[in-house]
Amino acid sequence: MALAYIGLGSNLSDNIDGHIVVAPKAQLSKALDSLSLHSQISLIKVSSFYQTPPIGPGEQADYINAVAQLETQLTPIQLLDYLQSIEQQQGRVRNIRWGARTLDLDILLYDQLVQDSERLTLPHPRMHERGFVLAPLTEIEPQLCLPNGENIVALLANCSMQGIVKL
Ligand code: A4P
Ligand code: MG
Repeated sequence: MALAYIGLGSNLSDNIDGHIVVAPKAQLSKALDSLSLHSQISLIKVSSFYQTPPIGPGEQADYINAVAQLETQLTPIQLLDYLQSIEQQQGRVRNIRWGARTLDLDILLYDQLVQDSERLTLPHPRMHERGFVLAPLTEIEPQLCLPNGENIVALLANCSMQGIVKL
């Protein structure tokens, strides 16, 4: 049984081009439901939801972010396959026109595994510098360290928390 951490993100935009779409908080809740429904996944802890300013190019709406801790018998690739199937299921509703991804499910950590393959990099290569990942992660598991020994509370102290609001 492995212990894994999943980062969840969804853009804060309730309506695209007049179409009724599922709001970001509901997207995250629905994804969490799907995670807990899998027979080889046990959801252990879920952080609060956070409203976070977008990081990245272009104009984007704010995100809702959260982190989940789970136990699983799935291999890392099987877990990624399942996360991507959830993204596809839920993304289809909101990708009507622009193809912008509205649900992002990342494997942050899978035990203390270090891996860099075509489909999967572990730990997630940008998690150590992102307040929207480290804040919810610290909330549920402040003792947690990355495989290189860095503690997430120390990493969080070096991150910008500007505009990040715990809901
Ligand atoms: N992949 C490799 N490693 C992993 C991993 N550990 N977990 C591959 C999940 N996927 C992993 O990802 C592209 C490919 O990465 C996948 O096919 C998988 O094989 P994607 O989810 O399809 O695309 P993406 O998310 O747009 O790209 P990427 O590089 O994962 O982006 P990020 O780094 O996740 O950033 N701002 C705020 N405030 N909140 C956010 O949640 N998220 C992003 C996305 C940007 N800005 C944000 C947020
Ligand atoms: Mg991603």
